[in-house]
Amino acid sequence: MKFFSFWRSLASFRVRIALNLKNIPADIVLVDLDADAHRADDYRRINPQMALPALVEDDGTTLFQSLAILEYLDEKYPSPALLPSDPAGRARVRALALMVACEGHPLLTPRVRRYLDHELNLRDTQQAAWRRHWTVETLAALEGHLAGHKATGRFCHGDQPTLADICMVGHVTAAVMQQIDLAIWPTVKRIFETAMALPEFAKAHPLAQPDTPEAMRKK
Ligand SMILES: N[C@@H](CCC(=O)N[C@@H](CS)C(=O)NCC(=O)O)C(=O)O
Repeated sequence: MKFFSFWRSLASFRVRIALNLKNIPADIVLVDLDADAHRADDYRRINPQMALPALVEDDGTTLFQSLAILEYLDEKYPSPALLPSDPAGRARVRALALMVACEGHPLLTPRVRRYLDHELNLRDTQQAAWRRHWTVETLAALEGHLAGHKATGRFCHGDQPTLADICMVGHVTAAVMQQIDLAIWPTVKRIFETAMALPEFAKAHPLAQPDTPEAMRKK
């Protein structure tokens, strides 16, 4: 399979983690968002939404939207499971994942940033305030759901990583890159650190990718 990815893409980060956890080999095709390669015809034919990631199976089956890809991989390669076995647990994990993937992350994407910059003419400080606001809102909401909940364990739901952790670590990584202090969200911070200590998560980190700019690469 071919996996279309970009180092800084948080949605690609999610799929990289799942591929690592499930030990699924994939040929990585790097699509440079900074060079607008996702808007070029080659990639637009694969995903007309012009967003990363995408996954193309050897038979041409094309998958897009990271959560749909994660669920596809989980059904096709069931071990280790990324969703709990009970309906209520699955609903909680999906809800936590959606808080990031559908609420927080879309407001931070390049297309939104481009609009703030080019159409609304917001200054850099205003754009940074926008990013910080929506990043913090999501962190606070995650902490509210995770802290003290009986289903929260070493990870967001129990003691194994799920879709919720996969989505959460990307959001927290965005916060860290904005130098937001995580201390006021201790549960989020603890789970983030637990997850990122796993090699499958660490290897998927934006700063550890083949296309990560050399000056930013994690040593
Ligand atoms: N909900 C989508 C988000 C996809 C998305 O926005 N990806 C970003 C990178 S993380 C992207 O390619 N953005 C291109 C743009 O905003 O122009 C998913 O989870 O796959």
